[in-house]
Amino acid sequence: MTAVPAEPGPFVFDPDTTALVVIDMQRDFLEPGGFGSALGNDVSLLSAAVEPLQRVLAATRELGMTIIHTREGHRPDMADCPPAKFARGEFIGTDSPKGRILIRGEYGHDIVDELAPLPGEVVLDKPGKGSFYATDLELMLRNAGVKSLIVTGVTTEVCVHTTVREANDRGFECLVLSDCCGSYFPEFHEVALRMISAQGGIFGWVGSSSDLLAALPIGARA
Ligand code: C5J
Repeated sequence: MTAVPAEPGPFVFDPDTTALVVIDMQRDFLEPGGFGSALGNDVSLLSAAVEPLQRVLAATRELGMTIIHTREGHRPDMADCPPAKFARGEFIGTDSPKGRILIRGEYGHDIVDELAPLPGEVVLDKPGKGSFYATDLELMLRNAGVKSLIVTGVTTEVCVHTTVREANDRGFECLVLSDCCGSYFPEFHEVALRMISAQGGIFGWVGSSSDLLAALPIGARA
């Protein structure tokens, strides 16, 4: 077992039964001209998560851990976009310099180059904020014998938080890496992380990528 210093206490897990989940590191959220900036956000606030996430991806790849990348978005005909969601995100499906916003198959919908998935890694398309809603994520995790999740990505208080809540209710233990997440609202990022580890870890644990990397048995396996 591996133990990582975290809040509210050490996160103890077996890398063989743990998956790294990288949530929505898509151009539409991280780069100018996509969904995030159409909503009036400063997308540069999310870029700090990229470098630490690259290091975590490299280590988890070396260990052969299960890696899941998610992408929020919709079918080109938008039949899976609830009218209530469209009404509050009217840019969905409209043209942008990176293609139709949050539409599968478009350039902006895909993951940023720095974190591009490798062959064999799961790329999970989801129509909602949570990664379990209307997807086969739970089935894949159960089939792979996964019990714990290391959760990263954007945005901390929206898709990361929703996914952690969904995972916690399903019995998965979640470690959220604070420096591998990001928000357009720094105060929401901070409070969202505190909400996860508060009350004895009501939704899970919060730690850092450096503490995770120090704890992982990298190099121990050939
Ligand atoms: C948002 C997400 N913020 N991936 N999506 O709308 O967090």
